[in-house]
Amino acid sequence: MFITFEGIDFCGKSTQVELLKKYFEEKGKSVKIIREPGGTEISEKIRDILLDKKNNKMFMETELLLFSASRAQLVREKIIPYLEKGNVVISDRFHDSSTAYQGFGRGLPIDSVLSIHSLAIGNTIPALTFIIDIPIEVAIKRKAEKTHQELDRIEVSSNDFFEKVRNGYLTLAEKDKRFKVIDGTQSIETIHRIIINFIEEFEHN
Ligand code: Z5A
Repeated sequence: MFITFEGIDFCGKSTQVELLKKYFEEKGKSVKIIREPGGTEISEKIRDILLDKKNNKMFMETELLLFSASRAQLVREKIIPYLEKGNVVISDRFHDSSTAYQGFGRGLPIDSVLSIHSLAIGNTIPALTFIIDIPIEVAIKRKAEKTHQELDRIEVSSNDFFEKVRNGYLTLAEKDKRFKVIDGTQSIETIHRIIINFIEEFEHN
């Protein structure tokens, strides 16, 4: 099973990815965790370019193609082989991040973004995608608590940008049953329980 997590920064995806990994492992399943952008030697190098604040002259088209290049490598080098060996693969972000951030957020034409996805990922589409949805104010509050860590090139974007990204995710969710939108302002345990319920429902259908 291939599962992805999406949402704006600080929504709590990474926290839920770890809890879900434990859940599957307790059931005796082998789980592989992937983080986007990154996850292979080549993809991690692309990640460094993408998140480096010095690269403030990057055009949005370049940004989209770099995220997609990183993903194309990850899909072929890791995700497909992992799935073929019967692992559960959980990815912290995947192609929907590019639709939300570069498409809805930056304003690139959605059709062009989707056609680049089709080249980059082919048929490797997640079975389930959890969108952990939080209002921008909650993200700002959590961001302020992260004062000990430097924010990356994308994290320093405007609130208006993140609002567009959030709305982009919600628009995507209306179009496909693969998406499960969860209120990310609930407690970590409640969100985890909701995710497990969706997984169990999916496995029984
Ligand atoms: N990006 C893009 O533009 N296009 C693409 O195609 C892709 C990515 C793939 C990647 O950065 C950046 O690239 C990202 C999108 C863009 N940019 N921004 N901005 P990253 O990988 O370094 O970071 P991230 O994916 O955005 O998120 P993160 O830092 O890993 O955070 P998170 O996964 O959303 O949340 P978290 O680490 O689980 O939790 C954040 C904090 O909230 C933490 O202190 C938790 O303890 C707390 N938390 C978590 N859950 C809760 C609940 N339920 N209540 C209260 N507090 C909570």
